[in-house]
Amino acid sequence: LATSEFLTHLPKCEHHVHLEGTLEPSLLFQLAHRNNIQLPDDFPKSVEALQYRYQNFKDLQDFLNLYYVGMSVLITEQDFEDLAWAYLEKSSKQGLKHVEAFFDPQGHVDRGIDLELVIGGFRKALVRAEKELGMSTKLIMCLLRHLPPSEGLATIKSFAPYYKKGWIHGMGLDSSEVEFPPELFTSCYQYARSSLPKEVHYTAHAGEEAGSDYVRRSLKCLGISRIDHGVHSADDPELMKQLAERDIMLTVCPLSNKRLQVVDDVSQVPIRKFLEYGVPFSINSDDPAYFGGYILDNYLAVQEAFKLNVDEWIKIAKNSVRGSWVSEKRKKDLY
Ligand code: ES4
Ligand code: ZN
Repeated sequence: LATSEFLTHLPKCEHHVHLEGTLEPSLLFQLAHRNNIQLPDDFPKSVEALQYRYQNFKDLQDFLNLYYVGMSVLITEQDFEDLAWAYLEKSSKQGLKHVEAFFDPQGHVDRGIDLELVIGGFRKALVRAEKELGMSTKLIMCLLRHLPPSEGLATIKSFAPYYKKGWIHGMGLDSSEVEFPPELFTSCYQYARSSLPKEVHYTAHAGEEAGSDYVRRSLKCLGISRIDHGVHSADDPELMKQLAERDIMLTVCPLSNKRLQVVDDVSQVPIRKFLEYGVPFSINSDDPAYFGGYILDNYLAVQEAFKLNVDEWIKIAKNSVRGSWVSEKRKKDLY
């Protein structure tokens, strides 16, 4: 198909990928062996069994439970580097030119892993991708919203030196959504915005499993300039107008939404509505090893569902560059 050729070569930016979510079953078992990690008794025993399990998530929490077990095999700096490099190399072949990647420091520090080695490993892979793959890269630290905001605050404080060095470029908020509303983290974001370098950008997951009110409330109380997922925004026309007017980009993850049963089918992701209202959005993989597709697979799934024309794709690609947290000079190269 000519369109898949076109989408492969279209320069793509990814703004919503959790590096821990790029852990392929084969690497998971390899690292478990290398690090002598005992997986839980009820954990699938083979690559095939694990892949099968990934096709049957009930909801976000069902996925997160496995995602946190997966993390437990990551121990050394080399593990974090290997993980990120495998993702970057694969995505580069799919036409990825710029990535802003999330990670969950609390998921590692809380099981005794040194923060220095988590950041160090990820950074080595990202710097290598800039040199060898011609990519631009950014790193975004996320707070886990199922943990107490007081611990989020301590995490922000522990990150101050890394933000100052320019190694970390943004802050986000992820994990279980519905039971942990945005207001819980107002003071964390307030503290971060008042104490970290002014170049730091802010985003949060909202409107994935929760409704459009979590998107509205996140914008109101967190001081963020982007929304991760945000698909439920489409239920509120006033919010849609606000997103368009304020130029708030949604980082949409079609295959994730399908696997976590946020939608029954990719065709229910409100892509057409976003285009109609002029709400900027990008297309992303979220947790590609768990959700059955990397960046290009997500673009192709959207194309299969919506049959967009070339002009619409160029508009999407341009918005995705425009919404990136990079210099104007780099944007020009990416357009
Ligand atoms: C996540 Cl899909 C999703 N939603 C919320 N938190 C997450 N962490 C990793 N993937
Ligand atoms: Zn996510």
